[in-house]
Amino acid sequence: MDYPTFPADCRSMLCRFLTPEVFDALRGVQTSNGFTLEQAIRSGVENPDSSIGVYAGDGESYILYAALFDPIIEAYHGFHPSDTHRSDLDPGRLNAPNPDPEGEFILSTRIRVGRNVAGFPLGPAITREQRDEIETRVAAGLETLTDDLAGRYYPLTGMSPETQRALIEDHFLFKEGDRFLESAGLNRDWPSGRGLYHNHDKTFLVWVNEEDQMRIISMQPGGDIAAVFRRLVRAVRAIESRVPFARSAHLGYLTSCPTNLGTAMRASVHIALPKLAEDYERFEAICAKHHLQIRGIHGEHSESVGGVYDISNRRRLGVTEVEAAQEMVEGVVELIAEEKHLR
Ligand code: ADP
Ligand code: IOM
Repeated sequence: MDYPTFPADCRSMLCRFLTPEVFDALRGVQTSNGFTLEQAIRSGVENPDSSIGVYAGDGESYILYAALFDPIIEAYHGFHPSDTHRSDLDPGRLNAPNPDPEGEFILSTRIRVGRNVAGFPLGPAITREQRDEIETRVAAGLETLTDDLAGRYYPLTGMSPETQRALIEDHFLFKEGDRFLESAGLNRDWPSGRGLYHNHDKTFLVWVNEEDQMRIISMQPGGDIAAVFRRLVRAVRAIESRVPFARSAHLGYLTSCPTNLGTAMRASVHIALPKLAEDYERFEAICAKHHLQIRGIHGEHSESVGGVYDISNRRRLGVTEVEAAQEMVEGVVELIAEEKHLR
């Protein structure tokens, strides 16, 4: 492979940090799963509108390709290679009274963590057999959960297109055919090995074998962020006792995209901010001050509809789960105050 060319308006972290020197130093390097630099960068090369553009095939990718991954990790999370990641999943330390008790702004709250299974390659480097084995193990573990976490696993294979569409539209299921994941090799053998677990109320869900092998999700209507976090923590602990998670002392939970390392947690609200959005610069400045990310209402790479946005913590590595959720809470409090002031 030759050094890739990027369009002049490319803003991805890949085109920012893949210098010809870094490329020359890393080309030809392979992990023990046979994962190459070409595979790691293909998503960003084929999709210059990526925000990041790189994926890891295994934990070893983060070590062997550190000359590319480390500066991306530092630019995204503010986490220096000499820093240490810490975890704190104690809901008692989160100070999160509902920022919108009247239900005027926050439509729903969702907190998810990414997890992968210890001892397997990550999705971009996994084989079909390994992926199917993970599905079997994870689904079997999930189906032993009890009380409000009890539910059923629904494989994508055999799901009717109408059910699939409705689950996606209602924000419960991942979309199909994402071109960023496609280029990363994450859609191979689709739909085999993929599926969704959910409890009766769809307040606890697990995506199986999407960008990560598990996306563990707690969600509900309204702005009771503390309740959503408490349920998430219970679910994560229950799953961890059934399926061992891939983790590194330095980078926390290992994920296929470097934006998700560490806590692998994204705590978000769907929130109506139509007035503030008219002054988009001010909206962005408040979000930047609180390290928040703005997404549209159908997830990453989607647009807002009717002034409703998905607002979440941007940093996931070098902050604890409690700190990441706290950043979101504090930012949302300020966003609501500003919206009230403007109307
Ligand atoms: P991820 O959160 O796993 O990184 P996406 O950004 O693609 O992935 O979002 C996945 C789905 O979750 C999308 O349908 C998105 O609209 C939905 N979602 C995210 N935050 C919320 C929320 N607070 N309330 C309801 N749905 C949400
Ligand atoms: N997490 C991943 N889907 N994303 C950061 C893709 C991108 O590079 O835009």
